[in-house]
Amino acid sequence: PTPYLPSAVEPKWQARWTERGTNTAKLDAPANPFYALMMFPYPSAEGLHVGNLFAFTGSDISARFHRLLGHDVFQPLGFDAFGIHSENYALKVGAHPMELTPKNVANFTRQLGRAGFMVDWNQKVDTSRPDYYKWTQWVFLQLHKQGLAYKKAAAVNWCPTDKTVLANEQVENGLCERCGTAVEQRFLEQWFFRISEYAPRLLANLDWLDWSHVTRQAQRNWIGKSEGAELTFSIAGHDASVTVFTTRADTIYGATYLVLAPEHPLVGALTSDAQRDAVAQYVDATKKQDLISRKSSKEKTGVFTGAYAVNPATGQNIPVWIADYVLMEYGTGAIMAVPGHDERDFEFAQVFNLPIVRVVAGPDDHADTPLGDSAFTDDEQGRLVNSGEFDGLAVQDAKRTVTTWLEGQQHAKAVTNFRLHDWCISRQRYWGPPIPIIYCDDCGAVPVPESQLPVELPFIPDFKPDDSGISPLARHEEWYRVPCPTCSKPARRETDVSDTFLDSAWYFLRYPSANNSDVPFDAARTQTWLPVNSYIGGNEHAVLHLLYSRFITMVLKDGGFIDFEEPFTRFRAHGMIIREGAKMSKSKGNVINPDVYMEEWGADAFRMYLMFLGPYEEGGDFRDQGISGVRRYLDRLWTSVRDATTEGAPDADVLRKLHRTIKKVGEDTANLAYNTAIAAMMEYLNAVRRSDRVPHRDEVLSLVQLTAAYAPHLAEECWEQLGHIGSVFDAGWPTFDPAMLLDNEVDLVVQVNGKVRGKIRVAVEITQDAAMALALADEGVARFVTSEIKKVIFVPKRLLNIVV
Ligand code: ANZ
Ligand code: ZN
Repeated sequence: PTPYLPSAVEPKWQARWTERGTNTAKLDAPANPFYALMMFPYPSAEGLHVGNLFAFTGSDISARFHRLLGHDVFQPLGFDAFGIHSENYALKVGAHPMELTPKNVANFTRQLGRAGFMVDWNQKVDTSRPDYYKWTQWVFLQLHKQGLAYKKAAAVNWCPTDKTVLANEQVENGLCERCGTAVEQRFLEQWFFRISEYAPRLLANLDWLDWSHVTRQAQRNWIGKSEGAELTFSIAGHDASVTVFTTRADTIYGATYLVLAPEHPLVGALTSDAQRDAVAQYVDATKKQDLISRKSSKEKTGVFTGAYAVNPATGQNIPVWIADYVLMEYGTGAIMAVPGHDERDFEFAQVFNLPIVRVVAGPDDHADTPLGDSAFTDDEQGRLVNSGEFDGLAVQDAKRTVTTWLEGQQHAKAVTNFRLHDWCISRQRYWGPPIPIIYCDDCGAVPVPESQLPVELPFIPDFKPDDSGISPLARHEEWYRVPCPTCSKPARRETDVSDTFLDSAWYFLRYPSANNSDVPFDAARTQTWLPVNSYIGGNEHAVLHLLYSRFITMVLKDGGFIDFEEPFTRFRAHGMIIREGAKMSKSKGNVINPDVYMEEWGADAFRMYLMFLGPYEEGGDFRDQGISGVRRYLDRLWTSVRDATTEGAPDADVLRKLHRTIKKVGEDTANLAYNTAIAAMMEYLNAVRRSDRVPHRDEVLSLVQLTAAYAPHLAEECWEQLGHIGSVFDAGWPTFDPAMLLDNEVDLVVQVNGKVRGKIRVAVEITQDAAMALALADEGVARFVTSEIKKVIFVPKRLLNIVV
């Protein structure tokens, strides 16, 4: 008898799948299309790490399961090969990304094949290839055409280590999400996408998307809806007025000063001669600051401008200050300061001795209760005081009442603000798609005509970024000097490249049309396959990639290119594999090389083991020990199939268990509860092989189908052994008979003299005599039956009490 040898079985089936086109999707006219998408990897290392494999295996099981359910599944994969990840890796190993990336891609592809994923490799994308990024540039041009791409000089996040601008989403607590360096602020000309215009739509759709709860919540927080009002303050002795954004219009009587961001455009005009030097100095100092210290709760600083605003409620003149705790990018870049009820304003007023007035009182306070040493910020229970005709109103009502009152005097406008900023998409790096714009002295910023795409990224040896804030491409005149597409005068290409996140914001549209060089995505194929039915990936992309993809999809819908606005009907975030309580990383030296494991145990065992580590959506701890248990299951399944007999009939109890197992594995697999599905299969196989009995063919046939999504090579081989010609993945999912699920066994509690001494599993209809015999055969019970039995109390399905 042949033992189970993954090293023979796995290559055999991988070759078969290729020969037979088993994994090739029926892209045109599928009966029942199902687009299963997994987040594509950055090929920014020599090979896949175990985290990639964990993520992909979970997606692959889901895709294979849907195929078994009878869908025409399309599961493509590709490489997010452009961008800083790959470029930094090239820099680290001293190679050129244009030479290194194809090698990495080749190795990734080999490993992915080795792991047995059901990937349709005919439809591969590689974002760094001109046949792909031609269309990334096309996407840029569509945004430009719709007025959604614009260039402005702005304070932007600059990572001094990566030497590039970062999007807000790439900054975590003031640190670069990639390298952890403190991010600086720089003032640079940058390209932006108007994602902020889409904030209301991006937020509203979250209510109905079938997405992981954590992911939706992360997006909601990031979009950051804030309802309030813009209030306008006239400036005494000036024509100018200052508009502030507040969520607490109710506190207007307590506004004792205004604060402008140091970058506010009115600062120059409002500053008095006496204050000019101090203000200029402070503005300069703010420019040099990085974002973390600006947003941190350090000692408040600021300078008086010399100007006074008029509080429309009290009629009083209140001083206008500038301070770095007010940010230009949010609201209107100006606030009314209410030190009595806002913590930051309170601290500021204390430092500079500005008046602090109570205008909201809690249930236990009155109008004159002193504020003590902090602001009173409760807006749930508070009522207005010291607020003229509004005294006594509850805060929540007063917000509206006061706004309406000020609206009547043209001093207010109700507005909704979003924290979401426009997306800064230009990067002063080399390894990305050149932004398709040409600057002409006469014609301005001219989009490259679509017929001239792609704007190819040239091979340049000096691709290293530097501190200058300009892209390495700007060192290559021979590349950027081109005629203006409109007037043919000498002009200059944009030398920045676009953000990697633009590459990945539309790749799912490309897969079904990956080989079409005429259009970015074919209309009919897109109609058939999109939106994506099931998307699985890491939650680290909750606010980056996933938000950008939704935005670009909406833009393309508005441009009339597609007829849906949400790209991913269902999204599930997978968990992470950790090792010894730590996230795996090269620096910690706890990285697992998947090749070594697949070599020793087989890809099927490794796949199944990864899924057995914990709930897929939570992840788990990688331990070296557990894999042998999973391998033993596969060995036993192999021998069970090999030894299975067709003689006689299957065992009734085993059959009942089989039906329960089919139900459970189906439900669990659908819910990505792969670990419990595997446990159920193992338990079932134990029942099949109890006391080393010879299994009946009908007892193992369905188990092969249940195992198929998890251990595809072994399942194919077993399926063949059981006499089938085609792939197990075309065999369908076994059905269970609901009648077989009814439990006909119960646990009977056994007592001796009223004390519980054991539990026996019995048929529901068991007789008292038979139950007694079983009970006495149980050692735990028999030990206590030392003298003559006086009486037996038998409650069917519940209890057997032996009195001695
Ligand atoms: C007066 C006030 C009174 C405020 C009060 C709060 C409490 P969210 O909820 O995040 O939208 N603010 C507005 N623009 C700002 C900016 N550019 N930089 C710094 N702070 C700014 O916060 C809105 C509140 O944050 C606004 O409401 C404003 O302070 C402040 F008892 O106005 B409030
Ligand atoms: Zn021109």
